[in-house]
Amino acid sequence: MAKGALALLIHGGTENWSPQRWKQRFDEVCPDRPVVLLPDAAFDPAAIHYAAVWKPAPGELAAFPNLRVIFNLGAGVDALMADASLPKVPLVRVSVGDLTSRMTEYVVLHVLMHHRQEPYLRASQRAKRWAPKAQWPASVISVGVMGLGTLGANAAGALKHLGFRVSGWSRSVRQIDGIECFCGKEQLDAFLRRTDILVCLLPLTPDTRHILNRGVFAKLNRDSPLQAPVLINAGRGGLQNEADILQCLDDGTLGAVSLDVFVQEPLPADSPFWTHPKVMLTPHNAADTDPDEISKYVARQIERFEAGGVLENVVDPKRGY
Ligand code: NDP
Ligand code: OXD
Repeated sequence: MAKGALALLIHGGTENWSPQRWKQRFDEVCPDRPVVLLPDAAFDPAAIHYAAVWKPAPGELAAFPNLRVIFNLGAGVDALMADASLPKVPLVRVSVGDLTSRMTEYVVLHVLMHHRQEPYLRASQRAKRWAPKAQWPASVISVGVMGLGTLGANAAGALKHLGFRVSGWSRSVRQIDGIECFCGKEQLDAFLRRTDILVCLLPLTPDTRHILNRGVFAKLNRDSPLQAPVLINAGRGGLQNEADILQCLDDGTLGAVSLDVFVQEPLPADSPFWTHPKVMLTPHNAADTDPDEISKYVARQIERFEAGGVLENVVDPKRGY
């Protein structure tokens, strides 16, 4: 009997979201399964059992009457959660070592940039100014990681390994060796009070939207060699109140920020973030999604599911992540 077809709906626009590249990879890892690249292919919607998607248009997935599983090709499912017509089948998100390592690289890179005063040193270089500033050890800096899931827990471990004091905040109780763990709204203030560098790796849900706001920044620790707290956000733009960030940078509530994500992407040319001297920005590429590893991850899950096994990393629609 023919295997159920896999539909690809990929609307990324950037190099790693090239639909043809994903099609080639999925053809390789699912050799005996029809792989249909939408929107061009002529196909029978009833033959589609699986969909692998990135930013599908709202309503697009509702066209498949026999859909069994949706695989989101990224870790964040906020765009899918916003689609009221999303079929009520299991939604699987990405949790793979390759993406996790890339995100940990980004977090470590940006924590170190602030800790080692890179913005000051680059400005000195441009001004031909030989003016070293005193350094301090990692052990006097507290990094607080919001979100202790696949990405946050791994980044926290790497920072701990470098000698930083590391704590984390999650929704439910977590225990991670060497990391001081806080959870829930009741423990948010205690977590913020001991944090010099705030790293955000939360998913965007109704509970976390705009969580990065003035009220939160004002509670961060101001008594560290950094002088003013630093924010690093690689979760989603919707987590941050952008007007608050700009005002807090200008009035000194925040000393600097690294932002990989924005409310509007691509960031408009007239955004003040582009040129703000206290902002280090990257174009939502903290952790690229690699078609090689992720197509294998999806193919493995389909095989296991068809053999009666359990799907991994299924999103809980009630929690929204
Ligand atoms: P996970 O689902 O593994 O982890 C999410 C973490 O956030 C969990 O620890 C969870 O708590 C915590 N959390 C969720 N809601 C709340 C809340 N209301 N209060 C406190 N903690 C909360 O996600 P990942 O680590 O895989 O990914 C995190 C996000 O990173 C993605 O959703 C995506 O938006 C973003 N991302 C960004 C990329 C980029 O390139 N910029 C690339 C990949 C992902 P608990 O442990 O209790 O469940
Ligand atoms: C993701 C992303 O969610 O790329 O994986 O942002």
